[in-house]
Amino acid sequence: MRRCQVAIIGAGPSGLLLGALLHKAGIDAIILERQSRDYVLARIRAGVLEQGTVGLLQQAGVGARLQREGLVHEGFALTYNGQSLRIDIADLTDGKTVTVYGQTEVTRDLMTHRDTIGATAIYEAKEVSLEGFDGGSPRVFYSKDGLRHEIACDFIAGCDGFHGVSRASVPDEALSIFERVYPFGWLGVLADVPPCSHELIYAGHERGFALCSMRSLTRSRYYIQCSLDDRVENWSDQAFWDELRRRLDPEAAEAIVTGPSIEKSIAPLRSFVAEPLRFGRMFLVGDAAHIVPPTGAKGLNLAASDVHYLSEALIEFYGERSSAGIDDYSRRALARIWKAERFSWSLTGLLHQFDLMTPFERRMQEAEFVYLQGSRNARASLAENYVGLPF
Ligand code: RFL
Ligand code: PHB
Repeated sequence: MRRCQVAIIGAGPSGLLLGALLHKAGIDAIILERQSRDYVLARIRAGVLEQGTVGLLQQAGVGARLQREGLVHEGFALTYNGQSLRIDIADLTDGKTVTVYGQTEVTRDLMTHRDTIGATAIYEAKEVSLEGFDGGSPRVFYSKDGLRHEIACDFIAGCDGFHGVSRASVPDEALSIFERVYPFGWLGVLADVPPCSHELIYAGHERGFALCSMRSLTRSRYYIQCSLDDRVENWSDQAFWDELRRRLDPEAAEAIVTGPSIEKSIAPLRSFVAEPLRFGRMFLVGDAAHIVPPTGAKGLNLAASDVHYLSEALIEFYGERSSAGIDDYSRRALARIWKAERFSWSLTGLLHQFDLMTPFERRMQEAEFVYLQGSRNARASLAENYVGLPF
């Protein structure tokens, strides 16, 4: 049997970032990941980092490449049925910005850092199960290469995403679940073509939402709203580019450079919160506890703020023998989570087409866009949320 102070389940951004921050504070953690390294790195997900997330990565000692290669953005465009409105986030938030740097790269940097510091991460750990977190001696079991292993620890950090084992190990009656499943998904395409604009474009259109994002000056990431029963196989590259162009303002549509897709996938959209985030000596962190629709670019950033609160709490526990931080983790994290849930839900509602939308609801979307056009206060509120509320 092995022993460590904190057993971290999941080597996504939450688990790896928590591991890096704890290591820096001299707290010994083991990370268990169900998938292989390559599988984790092949998932194409988030692209926009808040300043707070960038700061945490720097604090963890993994900010060097991000600093060199990340693209700092001072604004983005919102378009509605072909009319474009720039949200000047730097001007509206006293100079705050966001950084475009792919989640894949964040994960790669964190994995490399973990190798460099010689900290343990066990990939392809199968049949992970958690026991004893209600009492004083939690245990984690897993299988690897046909053998069953056991880890004894002080705490378990459930960083294992929406489909992980951590939340599933909590009895149903101990959890409150709040959920909204949206009646559409996003079809995403990654392509080695220059972006159509130097800033992101969020486009509301009567044919459905579209988003123009990027990973670098030579790699673009585009999304279009699609129906839930759609399949990637239904979309040739040509059909995707044609549909994307139809939903953009004329200038952006004209500037689209097409090329073969290097990844194409459909993601369903969901809002989800599980409360509370602490069960004795086990904590839920990141997507294991909450999901937001990607419209506000908040998922990865929320995972990072959970990690910030939990790492502070554990550092306080080991450094000062005080449990005040861990006792307050759930409350502190949830306060920020609900604000990001609200923002992501509201931006999703503004920009997507819903089946059975009434003419009144369409006018409400239009009226909100017109309000944003005419009111600096409305734009400032949007910008304040987009750059990320303070931790
Ligand atoms: P992850 O990344 O899902 O990692 C969880 C890890 O746990 C492993 N695991 C297990 N390991 C051991 N035993 C088990 N039983 C296990 N079960 C699962 C999994 O293999 C995995 O490696 O959760 P984490 O770390 O909390 O990170 C959350 C983020 O990944 C997520 O919130 C973002 O990707 C969401 N998101 C976005 N967030 C942003 O902040 N900005 C964005 O621009 C943004 N765009 C997006 C997104 C998510 C998207 N999709 C596909 C859902 C765009 C999309 C399309
Ligand atoms: C992305 O680049 O993948 C991306 C950017 C902004 C979002 C969602 C996804 O709101």
